[in-house]
Amino acid sequence: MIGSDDLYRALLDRKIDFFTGVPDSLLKNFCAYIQDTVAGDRNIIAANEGGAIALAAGHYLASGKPALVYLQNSGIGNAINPLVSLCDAAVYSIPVLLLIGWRGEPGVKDAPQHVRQGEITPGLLDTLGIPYSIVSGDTDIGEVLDRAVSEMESREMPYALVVKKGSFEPYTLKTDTACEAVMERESAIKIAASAIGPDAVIVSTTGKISRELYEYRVGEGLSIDRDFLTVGSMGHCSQIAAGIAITRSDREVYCFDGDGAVIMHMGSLCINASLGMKNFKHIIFNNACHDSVGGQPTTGDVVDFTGVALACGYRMAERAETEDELKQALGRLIVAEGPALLEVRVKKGARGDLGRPKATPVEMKKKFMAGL
Ligand SMILES: Cc1ncc(C[n+]2csc(CCOP(=O)(O)OP(=O)(O)O)c2C)c(N)n1
Repeated sequence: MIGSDDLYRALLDRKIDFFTGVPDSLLKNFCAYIQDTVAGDRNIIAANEGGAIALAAGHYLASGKPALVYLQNSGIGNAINPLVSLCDAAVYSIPVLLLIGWRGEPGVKDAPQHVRQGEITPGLLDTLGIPYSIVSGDTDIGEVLDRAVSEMESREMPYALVVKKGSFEPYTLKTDTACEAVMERESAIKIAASAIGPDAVIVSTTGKISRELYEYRVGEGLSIDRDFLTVGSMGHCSQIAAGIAITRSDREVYCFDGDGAVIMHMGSLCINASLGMKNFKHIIFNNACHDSVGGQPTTGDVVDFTGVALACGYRMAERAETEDELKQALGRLIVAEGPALLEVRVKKGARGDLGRPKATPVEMKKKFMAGL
């Protein structure tokens, strides 16, 4: 396996000393290592993968040196626009070194939302004209980086390292990234889901929030048909919820969001507000980190989500920090006219034995639509 320190040192030897990206579970050991090792202005966790490419481009313009951008292959879609219309040789010709976690690699068991993305990852890079090397635990990282650097120098174009599962040695994040919070996220999700009336639907975000909501329903012997779990498509669950709420004004629609996901596409808050949906209720479980992929920090500890929501035009926005505050705030949220937002401050971390939905996404979609 590759040691994160070995990769880091090999990058520094090749003058790559600026890091940005969105964390990924397959890259979590390396992401944690640079989080602990690199100063905050040289390792920037971006709002989304497109933003990371643009930060890397800015760094190149200012220094003449390519940056490393880390991302899960799910994020290639977010990155495509700046890769094609900014970095491509037909435009500004800007080299960037991409470190891509290969979820859903063919032949490796993974969740349904990763399977197709895994299949098409090499083909997408081919289409983008981005040369790449596949990296596994026994790759000679120095040799691969030499190839990457020489390609980036000769072509002035991005180069990608596509990283297989289990390539990095374990490394545990030492930097304390969690916000000061007293509630467990799973308890907060139970309190919120049980307070919401049986006719309302819930659209939940990517990662552990959806898995905890699912576990709560299954644990209580309740139907999961009223929940739409946004297993992929990170950052878009509030727009799915808005699409439902604007089309079905007779149903209350709740969005269970994460701070990382909201920040990824924060512009959606403007649209939610502008649609003026009275039946739209937005709950953000803010643990100030990307808990689902390793706990790397977001800016959730400093962002005033309630202030942002009100400034965008939400009719109500509140914050809850304790279970009592949450229960009281839910009482007000439920009767409020939307668009309304509740930010719930929660701790980092989840149960190790958290389950995953047993049904396929298509089965869940059909049941959800039939229930609606
Ligand atoms: C476009 C995209 N980029 C990255 C990922 C990987 N990913 C899955 S969940 C997650 C973190 C979500 O963080 P947050 O919304 O704060 O929820 P938390 O996990 O903390 O509950 C990330 C980065 C993804 N699925 N899609």
